[in-house]
Amino acid sequence: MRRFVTTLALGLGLAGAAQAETWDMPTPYGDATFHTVNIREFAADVETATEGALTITVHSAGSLFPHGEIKNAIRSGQVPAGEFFLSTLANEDLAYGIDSQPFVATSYDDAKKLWAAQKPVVTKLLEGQGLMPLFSVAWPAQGLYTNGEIKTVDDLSGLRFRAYNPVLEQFAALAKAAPVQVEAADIPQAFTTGQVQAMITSPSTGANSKAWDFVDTYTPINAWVPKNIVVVNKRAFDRLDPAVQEAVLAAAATAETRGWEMSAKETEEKVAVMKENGMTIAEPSPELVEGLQSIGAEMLEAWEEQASDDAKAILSTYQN
Ligand code: PCA
Repeated sequence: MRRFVTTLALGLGLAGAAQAETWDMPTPYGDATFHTVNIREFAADVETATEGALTITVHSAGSLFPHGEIKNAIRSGQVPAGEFFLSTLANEDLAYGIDSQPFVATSYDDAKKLWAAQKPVVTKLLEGQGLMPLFSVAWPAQGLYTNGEIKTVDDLSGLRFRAYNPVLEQFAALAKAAPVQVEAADIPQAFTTGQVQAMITSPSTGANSKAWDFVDTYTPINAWVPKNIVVVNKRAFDRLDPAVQEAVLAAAATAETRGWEMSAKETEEKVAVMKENGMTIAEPSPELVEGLQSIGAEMLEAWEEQASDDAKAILSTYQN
């Protein structure tokens, strides 16, 4: 009956849809995050294009589900769509985490090329769980936040280090730091309570969490360019009228392009904000870069030993 009513309404023009749908869409990140601004625009684009037949309500800052539960909430159909940090799934399959491997892709151009190689593999993995990716957007390159300048990897030794995925946890451990998982929204509290003393993240997350309140130095090591992904439950998507499906896919393509453009603007803007607030922007020393690169090389070797053939194919496609 519901399908009939929707179809009929579409025949009369989307605006008349008696059974307009509303989708809840959780994201772990706060309202000031450019990703959140972008997905709200995505939602608005869908609503406009479908003349209200599909309304997507964005729930920011982990308010609907904690970050670690978002993927399974979409999978089980508790929510039809959501956003999360792709490499948080690296323990499920190493293919998800390749964008967070140090010094594999360190620029937007590299990151785009890596996503092109990664997308078919990620799509297939998600498909096996009844999920479908809609779009993926990179964060700015990741830099180091500390109190005082870090001149060599040895200076990281013993620091309680904020981590956001299994890859960074491994990285911190190899630097002899002590990794502690902390969500982006909880960064200020984790620093002020002494739970962590240092972190690696983008200028976006650094500035949004007012890093100057708890650290004085930002070192742009630019070691990787990780991504968020917006995923939909395939059954929920298939239930939509074809015209609405098309509108969602078109808005997703637009959001991916717009998101990468927003991301590229963030680096300069947010580094300037940190500077204005008194932080020292320290160029990484050659010794530090060398030390970090050797950790990266060790990690990539381990990755290649453990990755599936499909995951390894991402790397060879990307490198060729
Ligand atoms: N910000 C998010 C993920 C990567 C980034 O730049 C975070 O720190 O959790």
